[in-house]
Amino acid sequence: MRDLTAVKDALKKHQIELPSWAFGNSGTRFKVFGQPGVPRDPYEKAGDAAQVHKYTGVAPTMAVHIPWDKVDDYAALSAHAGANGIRIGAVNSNVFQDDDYRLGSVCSPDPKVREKALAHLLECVDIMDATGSRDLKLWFADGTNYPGQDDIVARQDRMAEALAAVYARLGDGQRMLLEYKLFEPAFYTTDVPDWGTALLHCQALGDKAQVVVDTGHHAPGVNIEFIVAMLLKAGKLGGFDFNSRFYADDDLMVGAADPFQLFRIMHEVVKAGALYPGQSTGITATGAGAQASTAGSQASTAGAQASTAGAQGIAFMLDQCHNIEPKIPAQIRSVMNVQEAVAKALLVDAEALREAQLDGDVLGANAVLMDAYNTDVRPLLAELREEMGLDPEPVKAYLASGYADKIVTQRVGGTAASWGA
Ligand code: RM4
Ligand code: MN
Repeated sequence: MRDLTAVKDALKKHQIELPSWAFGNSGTRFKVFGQPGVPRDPYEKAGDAAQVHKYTGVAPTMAVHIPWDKVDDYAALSAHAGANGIRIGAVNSNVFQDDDYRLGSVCSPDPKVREKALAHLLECVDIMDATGSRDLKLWFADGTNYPGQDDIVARQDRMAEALAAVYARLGDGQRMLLEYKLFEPAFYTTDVPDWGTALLHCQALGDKAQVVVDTGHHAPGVNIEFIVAMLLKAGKLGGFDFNSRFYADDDLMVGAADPFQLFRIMHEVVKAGALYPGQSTGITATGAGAQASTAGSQASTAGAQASTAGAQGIAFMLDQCHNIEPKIPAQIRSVMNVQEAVAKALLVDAEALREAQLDGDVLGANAVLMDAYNTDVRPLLAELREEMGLDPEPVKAYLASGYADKIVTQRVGGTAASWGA
């Protein structure tokens, strides 16, 4: 029997951040299918994000993307988010949509372009000051398309120079999260293609520089939980951009393509005590509760790592695009998918797993993990929501609320927000 109260307590503390861009129209390079009722500005996006929080109770922040979410008064945007019951989360920079960035942004061979890109990154830190955001998320489309096009090492030096300038500008309690991506839009080299490159840059910078793992940014078959474990061990995992992919960077709903992978990732996070600041790793069987907390505070090696990672706080963000499905319920579904993976990870019998591992019991150890994964946690999550004063069925409750009809009627005229607007 599991200590379900501890599991539910942990689930209540685990928060998921929503991307503002998920509420706008998006598509592929072939077509953007517009949807009625889509927000026309960041204020309306915050209104929609607040709906996701209203029905899930665990998504109290919305990341913004600059310049897509540019406003005259960021303090006013923050206040508006606050009035809707949420906060502004990470500030995402955008140095990939300007003609000047044809050869890259901070890695461009042209010093004027590098200067312009850096100015934008610094502006994003100004915005963080106004919104009270902790994290600056940096993703660079920089790279080259053809061998010989530019010098790989020189580009790394340019990257390091820009990152150092941004790092120096960070205030107390602010961090920069560096995101890597294998390829696209560059097709030969990408300047931050993998976790090794991101980690090297972050290590050279210091504690406020952390790596962000976007689950869609790897080659097929890459063992993402291994990367997560290594970054946690190094105290360098700053956050996730969750989404799923079948082929490339599909940005589908997290947990849609491979819920087992999501579980395996969250198992590493739970094991490291990094689910939320102060998470104890001692969730085990009832009856062994006292024992459990001792184990948790005494800190096995895993526990010790944990507190380091936990204290810094990992940003669990979604980075998705809902091209054909309605956006608000898709975000609600995504939050629920993450919660299901987290619940299953919390159900892993850590002691039984450790024993089986130390005994060399291959099948036994695997069975401990699979037992947790194969548990239907939906009743537990329904119970959790009722305890939180929420409807046990968030998507159904949202659909019944009439909000979707309301925004379709109200949001007439203007330009619907979309990827790039
Ligand atoms: C990029 C990257 C960034 C996100 C943009 C929209 O591929 O994943 O995190 O901000 O897309
Ligand atoms: Mn991302």
